[in-house]
Amino acid sequence: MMTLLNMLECAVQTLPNDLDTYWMPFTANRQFKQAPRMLVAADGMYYRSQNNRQILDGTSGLWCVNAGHGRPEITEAVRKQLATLDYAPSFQMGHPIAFEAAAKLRALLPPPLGYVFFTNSGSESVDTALKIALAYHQVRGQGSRTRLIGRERGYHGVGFGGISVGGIPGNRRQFGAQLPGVDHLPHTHNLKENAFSRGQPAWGAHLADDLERIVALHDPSTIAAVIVEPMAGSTGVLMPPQGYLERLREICTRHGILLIFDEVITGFGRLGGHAFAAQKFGVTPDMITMAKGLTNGAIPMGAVATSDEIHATFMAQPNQAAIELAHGYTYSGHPVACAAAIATLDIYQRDGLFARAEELAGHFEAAAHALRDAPHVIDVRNMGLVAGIELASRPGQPGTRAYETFVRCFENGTLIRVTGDIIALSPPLIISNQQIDDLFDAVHRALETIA
Ligand code: PXG
Repeated sequence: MMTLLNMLECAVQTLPNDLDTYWMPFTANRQFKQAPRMLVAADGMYYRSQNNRQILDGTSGLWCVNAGHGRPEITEAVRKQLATLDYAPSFQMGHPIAFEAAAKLRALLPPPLGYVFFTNSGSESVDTALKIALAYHQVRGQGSRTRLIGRERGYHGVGFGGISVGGIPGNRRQFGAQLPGVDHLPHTHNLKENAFSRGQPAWGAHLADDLERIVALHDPSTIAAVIVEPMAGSTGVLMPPQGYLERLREICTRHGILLIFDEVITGFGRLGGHAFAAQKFGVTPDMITMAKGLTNGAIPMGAVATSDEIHATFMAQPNQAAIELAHGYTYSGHPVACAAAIATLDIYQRDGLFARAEELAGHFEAAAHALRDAPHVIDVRNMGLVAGIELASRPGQPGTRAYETFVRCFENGTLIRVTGDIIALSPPLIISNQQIDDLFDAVHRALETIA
């Protein structure tokens, strides 16, 4: 006779009848559907797979579940909000919790970033920030500033603005001409100079000087904004060289160009010690884009923080009855997302998770760099609770080695993330020292079995 446990196990082992209809994002759909990897539940540091195995979450989902899975405070806040006010329009109407969420977020921001515009994702945050930059210059009578500068290897989501300033060729090549008037800084990755750095690498500040060349080429009067990830995440964890961000800031300020930090990944404690990379590196941009950790991944939400000066410029427009910025989403400031954000920010604060990430960073760094002697490893780089482990590519087969490592780790109960032949580890900030060891041991063991 079947026990209840057997029945439950059977239930969780059943795959959906139709694997065909759902067109999966950023996935090799045909390959995946031959051998699906399904997650069906999560709690704390662990997922549960469809065949009821426990999976250590080495990636905070997709860099978003910074407070760990299944936080009852978030569940309860969402439940309560849904039952009280499920949805309310945000155009020419308000609801209290959106104001509350903005004020709560403001307390974490580096001054003079004092204003918050809500979106529903990182991609929307990026496109929103780029539009605010263009509109800002127009409002203050510098409408010739229409150019946007990104960086090679940058990831800024998948909207047309984001892929235009983004620098990942594979994310651009299928999608036509994109935004006009965009240029790119060189990326900062250089293994010859910086392999096996801990924290910010010493070499590379001068790469920011390329902005001077771009500014001279196009003339400062045509450039609206520069957008960079303070630490490039998706492309494989690239730390900013010492002095690099400071130099970008200085050049932007000198030429009246807005500096945008895309902190969709670095926001909410990932680098340890602070909410944002801007604070960690002591460099304050004019805008910060964020998403992911804002709601612990529980409900989709993003935000753009702007400087007081940007906001004041819009509010100084003469017609009090005019809409100052013709932009917004049906779900901007969605009440349920705001409830999740408030509950999440409360957890970060109450549990001191940004400080905790900093406390764990030393152990995490040592565990990461112990992979130096593992097969195929050509670089390890780290800060706070993020590490990049770069593998030598197989000749003619880039990405296959890391992908096989990912599959092997999953089979053995650990979720990692790979991009090209780089492994990115970014666990929830609640991880224990033992779980840090488990995570890196799992990667080490997998690498030993991979050709
Ligand atoms: N900016 C940055 C810096 C990001 O990392 C986005 C914008 C877009 O966010 P949305 O919410 O629109 O996806 C991101 C997203 C990975 C990975 O494995 C990274 C992201 C998303 C999915 C996977 O590196 N970053």
